[in-house]
Amino acid sequence: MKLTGPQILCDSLTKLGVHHIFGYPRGAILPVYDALGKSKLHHVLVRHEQGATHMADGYARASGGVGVAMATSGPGATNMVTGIATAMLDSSPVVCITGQVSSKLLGSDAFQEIDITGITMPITKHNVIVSRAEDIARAVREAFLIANTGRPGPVLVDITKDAQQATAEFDWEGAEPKLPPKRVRVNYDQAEFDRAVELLNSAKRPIILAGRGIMLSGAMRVFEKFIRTTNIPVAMTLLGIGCFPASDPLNLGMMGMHGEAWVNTAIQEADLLIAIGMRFDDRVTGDLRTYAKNARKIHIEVDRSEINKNVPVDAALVGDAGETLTKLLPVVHVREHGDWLAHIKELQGDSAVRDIQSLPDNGHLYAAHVINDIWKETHGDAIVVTDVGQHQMWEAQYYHHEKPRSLITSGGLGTMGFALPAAIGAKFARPDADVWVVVGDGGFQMTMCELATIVQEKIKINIAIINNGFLGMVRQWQELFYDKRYVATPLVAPDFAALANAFGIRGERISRRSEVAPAIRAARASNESTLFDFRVEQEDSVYPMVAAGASLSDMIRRPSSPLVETAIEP
Ligand SMILES: Cc1cc2nc3c(=O)[nH]c(=O)nc-3n(C[C@H](O)[C@H](O)[C@H](O)COP(=O)(O)OP(=O)(O)OC[C@H]3O[C@@H](n4cnc5c(N)ncnc54)[C@H](O)[C@@H]3O)c2cc1C
Ligand SMILES: Cc1ncc(C[n+]2csc(CCOP(=O)(O)OP(=O)(O)O)c2C)c(N)n1
Ligand SMILES: [Mg+2]
Repeated sequence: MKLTGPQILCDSLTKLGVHHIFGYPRGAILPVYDALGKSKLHHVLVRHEQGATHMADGYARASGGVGVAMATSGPGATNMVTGIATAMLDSSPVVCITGQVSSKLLGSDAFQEIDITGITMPITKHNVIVSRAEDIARAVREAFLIANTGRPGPVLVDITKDAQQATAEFDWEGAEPKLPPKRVRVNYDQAEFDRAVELLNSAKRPIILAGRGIMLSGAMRVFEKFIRTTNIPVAMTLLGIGCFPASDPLNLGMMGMHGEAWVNTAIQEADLLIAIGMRFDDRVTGDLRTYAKNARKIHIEVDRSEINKNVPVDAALVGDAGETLTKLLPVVHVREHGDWLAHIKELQGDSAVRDIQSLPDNGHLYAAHVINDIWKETHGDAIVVTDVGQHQMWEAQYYHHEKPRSLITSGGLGTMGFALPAAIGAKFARPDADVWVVVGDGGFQMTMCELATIVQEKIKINIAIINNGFLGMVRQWQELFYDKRYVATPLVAPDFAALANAFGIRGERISRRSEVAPAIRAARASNESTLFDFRVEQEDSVYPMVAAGASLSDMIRRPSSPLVETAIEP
């Protein structure tokens, strides 16, 4: 049967299991919108195309499936660039569909023509221009497969207007992609495997570095079995948080620049690192010349190009994390690691930074209070979507995630403005989840227009603005490294609660610690979204901190006054 290009597109998306598309229309994609209106697909009208890409990304991260964003040619497509790069850096499977001018006009600087496949070449896993209706089904099927195969990532499909105006036979079977199967097979020889097993079975001070790849692999169960068998303590990357419950005694917490002090110390003292689905980002390693010098290293990683990229390793098991751990399980020895675990426990007691909560209420509201109260009141069961900055690090330190895919954050690109739209995407992926945005006063102002999307779509998301009156993370660097010269970091903001009201969302300003928990409780009980303007201490900093490029061993610790360090969890 002959269908129009847009009908083929909509039918293909439906067959691929798509329910929601986040997008914004105009001429070069209008035939698709016309078909969308007649399809069962739900289109979410965003307020900015960057928001569409973050929503698709949030959807993908919360669901484990593929998120879909749509935009017109020219400015619509270029507005997507930041969101595509965000997805690329965090290996998130997003498919972006853009309209393009007619193929005869390509290269003529036609109205709203831009070479979006050229622009996005380095920030997509794959991109393609489709100029014939008969090629649409195959292009879309390939896009989905590539986006979510091996190491996931964004794919862009640019469809010319004439392809949207033409008709073609819809041959779904004939459009089957001729690509390798979904799961990349393990790709190492027996000698490499044996070396890894030997290292695992002989290590005295091993530590697992758990990354996002564990969740992308869906390997949480076998990962837990592996930990139970080997008794090896686990450190998490920012993006690995959630792959193993925070409450488990073997979960030590986050590593790296703002990781726990004991984790960084344990890494520096370890004799074996087992890196699983993580890519040794510079935020994780600090100065490579001094990184884990005493440790042999095993890297379990699906993307061969990550092997020996930053950190040379002794055994590289290239393949899917779940499959590789399944192969390792029967051959690793059951271990105790008693002395090593006891030593780490001592490190925890000595250098714990769980300081602020144990301070008596001194009239100041700290971001840590707010995040800790959100954690308690949501019973650690919310999906928290964070933006980028100090609040992001405090969230990682003070919200204890028990479940996979419950922290959604932009790690690699560190995109301010990510949180609010990504949370909208997450809510569509998990409509029953308690979704919270934790965002700075700076980042919120970058994409706050998406409040209107929340209202138009009638969804419930609670928003906690950690309002410190500064581009706080930048201010912190100015405090520590530029003699407190606060250039371009003090930040004027609107009255956020009044702003929320103007959008039709309940807004509340909170500046006292005693008000935080009851307000969170009320927001959870309500059917509506609530936006909180939490007025927190302005010049608080995130500790510990490894300065950019410094050794993990050189952590800047919280000055003892006025906040005292103690290991007590209240
Ligand atoms: C302000 C700021 C501060 C930060 N501070 C810190 C910090 O203190 N500590 C920290 O950890 N991070 C920090 N980050 C985040 C950091 O920049 C990186 O984004 C993060 O460390 C990357 O974590 P990852 O390697 O687990 O995830 P990703 O970058 O997503 O990498 C995942 C890896 O898993 C692999 N993979 C994918 N699928 C599979 C599979 N099926 N099987 C096996 N492997 C697979 C991928 O190929 C990739 O190599 C910070 C970010 C910001 C913005
Ligand atoms: C789009 C973008 N621009 C600039 C930066 C650099 N940057 C990182 S954190 C930060 C400050 C964030 O301020 P705010 O949103 O108020 O959060 P806070 O650090 O105060 O919690 C800036 C400017 C970025 N990450 N993303
Ligand atoms: Mg701020």
